[in-house]
Amino acid sequence: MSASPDPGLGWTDALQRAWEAIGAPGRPGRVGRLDRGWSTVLFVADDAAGAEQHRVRNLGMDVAVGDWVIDDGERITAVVERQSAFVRRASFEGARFEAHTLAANIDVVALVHAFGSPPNPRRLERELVLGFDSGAQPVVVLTKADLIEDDLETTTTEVLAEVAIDVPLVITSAVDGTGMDHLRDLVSGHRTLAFLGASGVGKSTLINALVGDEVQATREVREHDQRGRHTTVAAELLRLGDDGWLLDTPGVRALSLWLSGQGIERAFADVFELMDHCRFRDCKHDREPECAVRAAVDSGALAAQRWRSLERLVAEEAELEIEQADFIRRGDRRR
Ligand SMILES: Nc1nc2c(ncn2[C@@H]2O[C@H](COP(=O)(O)OP(=O)(O)O)[C@@H](O)[C@H]2O)c(=O)[nH]1
Ligand SMILES: [Mg+2]
Ligand SMILES: [Zn+2]
Repeated sequence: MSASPDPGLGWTDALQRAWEAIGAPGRPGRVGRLDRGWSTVLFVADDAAGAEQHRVRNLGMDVAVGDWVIDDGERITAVVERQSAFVRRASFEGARFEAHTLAANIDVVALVHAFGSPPNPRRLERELVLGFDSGAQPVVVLTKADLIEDDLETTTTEVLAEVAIDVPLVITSAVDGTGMDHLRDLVSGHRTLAFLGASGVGKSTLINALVGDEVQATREVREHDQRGRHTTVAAELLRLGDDGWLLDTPGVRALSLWLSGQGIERAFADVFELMDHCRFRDCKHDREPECAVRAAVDSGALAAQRWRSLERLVAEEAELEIEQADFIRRGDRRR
């Protein structure tokens, strides 16, 4: 059998089993970044000289940053089964039936929002659905705590209490260092923490503060530097000392659902719990008597908007399932 992968890169027993399941070929390395058809594959965690990493072609392989792959020196030949993945529906027309994987083999997915602008509850719900579906542990990270004003703090807290039930919260400030130890704890043991959030919420600044170096270009840098440094354009794995890995991602505007496993049930566990208490097991939560959902909406215990939001997400998923089945059928006929 070939050399075992470097545990410092996040190799786990589960990955070992997945690799053995495909015959333990080659020497697995981890995709640190992707550039238009090229993957940078890392082989050791601490590789300042870059001697143990190389760039190979992806050529038709479904590869995401964080994946463990086998290559033949020129191109990737196999991908070890992902243990987790943050997947959304491709946002561009023509590829609407394709899954777009933002990050693979992540342990913790941080849904990042700036304290100063309270998270849009509907967006956060969507992020949580995708976060739970990823198989990683979702956490909400609030940035720029140094800018907090009391009224904003209340609004933010209210949104989180309504939407992010039982989801760990990390309050951070890159300016005064609040929350840095907490984030460090989340990755210790060579785990991978992916940051997701809209552009400008402070993901790159947070990563720079954690790593203690300007590893990621931030918006400020760009404004003050005319020489072509860019804000984050592609997801990239970054080493956090000997602790673990950080994955910065470009700001993502729209998060369309991909076919979900348990994501909706977990992100809306409070509502599903209510449904268990409806009188009829097939209650549509519409006009049925003794409907626990309607009762909760009427009493204000469940925000009407949250209920509508769940209905919308369930409908969106059902529609996607139908469209996708159609798409596959049409493809079959063509063949
Ligand atoms: N006051 C304050 N500003 C921050 C903090 N984090 C980020 N910023 C500012 O927010 C802007 C966007 O940050 P950036 O890291 O580029 O956001 P990204 O698009 O999510 O990567 C920059 O002007 C940062 O200086 C923070 O903790 N406190
Ligand atoms: Mg950035
Ligand atoms: Zn009901």
